[in-house]
Amino acid sequence: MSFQMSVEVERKFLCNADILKTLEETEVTCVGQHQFKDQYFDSPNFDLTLKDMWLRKRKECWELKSPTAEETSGEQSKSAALCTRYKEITNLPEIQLRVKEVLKDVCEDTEKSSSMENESWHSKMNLACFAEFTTVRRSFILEDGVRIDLDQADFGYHVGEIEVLVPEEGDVQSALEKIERTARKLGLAGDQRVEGKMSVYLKRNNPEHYAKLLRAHVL
Ligand code: V4E
Repeated sequence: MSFQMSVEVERKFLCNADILKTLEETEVTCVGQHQFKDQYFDSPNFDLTLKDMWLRKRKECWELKSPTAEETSGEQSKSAALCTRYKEITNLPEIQLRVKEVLKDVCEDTEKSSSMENESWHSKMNLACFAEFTTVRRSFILEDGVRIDLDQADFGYHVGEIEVLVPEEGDVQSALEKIERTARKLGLAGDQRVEGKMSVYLKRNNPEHYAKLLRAHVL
């Protein structure tokens, strides 16, 4: 069986007043603001996140982000190195399959699921929420499928992201170029690698988990 999957290519940035002004002067076809709560899940030993796999529930929908093959391979340009690439899966049976594949190596106790009919699927797999926060997001849709999100997380961190969603088998190289062009248009510094919300959240709320991810070169 094959499922629809896309790759999110993304570059984070710290938004200042100049960048915001440039953005507001740029041709924008749609602007909106919305708020959502994210809950991230993992096993007690952090088997998913230590593999750079991010399982979350947002607005009642499950999503799984996992690394692409390209992310770990070979040389890349300086601007490409500022971008992350993650496969995004939103189909629940596919998510469950992928998660099971990772956990089966570490968890033999899958039988207990039958005795806990009413438990949610993630509890049966021994997955618990390790991070929960709300984001207020302002979105700008530019030409060429480029999207800019300005996020304000409820634990006091602001971060911007330029992103392009590439369908399966799509052109990641051209997405990287679009992001680079947009970054130049906004006047972003060429060398800043910016922390995501999760990195800042874990540093503050779960330094042990954060340290493990640093050691595994995930963050
Ligand atoms: C992939 C990832 C995580 C999952 C959350 O991803 P992120 O894009 O940061 O969150 P958000 O809310 O902007 O999701 P969107 O709405 O765009 O789908 S948490 C940590 N990672 C890994 C990671 C990394 N290693 N480096 C950077 C810069 N970002 C994320």
